[in-house]
Amino acid sequence: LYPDPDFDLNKFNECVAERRAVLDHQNKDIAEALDLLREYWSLCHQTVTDERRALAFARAAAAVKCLPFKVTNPRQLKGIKDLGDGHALRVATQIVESGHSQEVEEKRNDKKFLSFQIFCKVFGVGPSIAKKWYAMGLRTAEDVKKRFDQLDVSKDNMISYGVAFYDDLNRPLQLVEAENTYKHITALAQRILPSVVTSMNGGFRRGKSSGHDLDVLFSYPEREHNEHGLIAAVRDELDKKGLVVWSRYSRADGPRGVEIDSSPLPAGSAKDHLLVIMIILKYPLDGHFDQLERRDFSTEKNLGLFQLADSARPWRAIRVDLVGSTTTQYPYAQIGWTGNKQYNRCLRQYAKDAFNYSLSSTGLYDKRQHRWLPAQTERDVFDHLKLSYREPWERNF
Ligand code: 8DG
Ligand code: MN
Ligand code: MN
Repeated sequence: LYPDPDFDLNKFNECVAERRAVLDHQNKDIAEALDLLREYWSLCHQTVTDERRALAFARAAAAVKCLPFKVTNPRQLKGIKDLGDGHALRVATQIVESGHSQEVEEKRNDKKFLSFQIFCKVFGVGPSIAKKWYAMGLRTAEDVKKRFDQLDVSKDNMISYGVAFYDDLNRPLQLVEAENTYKHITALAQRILPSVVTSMNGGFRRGKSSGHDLDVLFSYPEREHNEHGLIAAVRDELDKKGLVVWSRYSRADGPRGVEIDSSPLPAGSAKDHLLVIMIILKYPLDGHFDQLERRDFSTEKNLGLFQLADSARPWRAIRVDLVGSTTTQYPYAQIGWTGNKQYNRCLRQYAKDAFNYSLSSTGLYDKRQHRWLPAQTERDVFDHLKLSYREPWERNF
């Protein structure tokens, strides 16, 4: 049945977190169709059932990406756990049989979906705002720009920037551009804190050649972190150079994980104003925490729009995420900020189901023993979870 004689369906079904998905997998048509349905239901959902549908299609698409052979016969799809025996399997079967699915094409061209896609491409906009705009009669990016004054969005809100820089931010960021920006930011951070360790995470670390943003992760010992607030310092340095278009900094400390902080930049120094910091991060709250454990919670990050040199124009805006982690958090932050999102979902679910562990970008918490599991490297994290190590480029679920 399978062209790959080593393929073992039981083993494939047994543990989702053991699967590997490379970017250049063998079932792009099927995965594209299932991902479109995932996107449809995650943008246009009305009910909790619709949201669950989106997650089910995400799992189904991921399963197909992990198959080590090209599906040529619908029987090869039978019995794959995450494809189920209903909707996703039916669509996948249609694609294999005819290369076409009526349902997918109808959804792809659905007017409402197309508008929702456009709206959600505005930085800061998600399905609930898209729904509001759609109900107001807006349909296109032009509508949003033209009727922006009626949209009840304040000038310093990220959405105003999302609209103003819509074209810039929807132009893919190329690997070389990301690398150059990454090097620049790293050099700047090293001047502030020579011992800092940085990595370029997100899609680029998984092997993508372009992406929607640059994700930079910083690691520093707890002591320096407390002294410097390194991410804020880096952001301020970039601002002094006039490179910050907009930014939002947030910082949380302590097991309650809630801290509201605000550090507006000097007025007039940036292209526009940046303000406001506010975030609520949720951590596992059971158990008590001694001083050492408390440290593992600290986290800071900055979402930003920065200026990138552009040969054709003075500059263009790009999305950059700066994320801080302490040395003890680093391997966990690496995994969390490498992604992809579906891979993380799967790892976290597995950690919970198999061990009653809570996995996040700050650590791995054993809820039975009330303790955090230390890790020096990403491999240690996989060892804790009794999983084979997966390279970043195998995490494209
Ligand atoms: P792209 O930018 O190339 O389009 O793809 P990506 O790099 O995979 O997407 P991303 O949206 O930049 O997200 C990268 C990873 O970062 C993703 O796996 C999830 C993680 N991530 C966020 N936001 C947050 C957050 O607020 N907290 C944590 N812990 N992780 C986050 O995107
Ligand atoms: Mn990214
Ligand atoms: Mn990002």
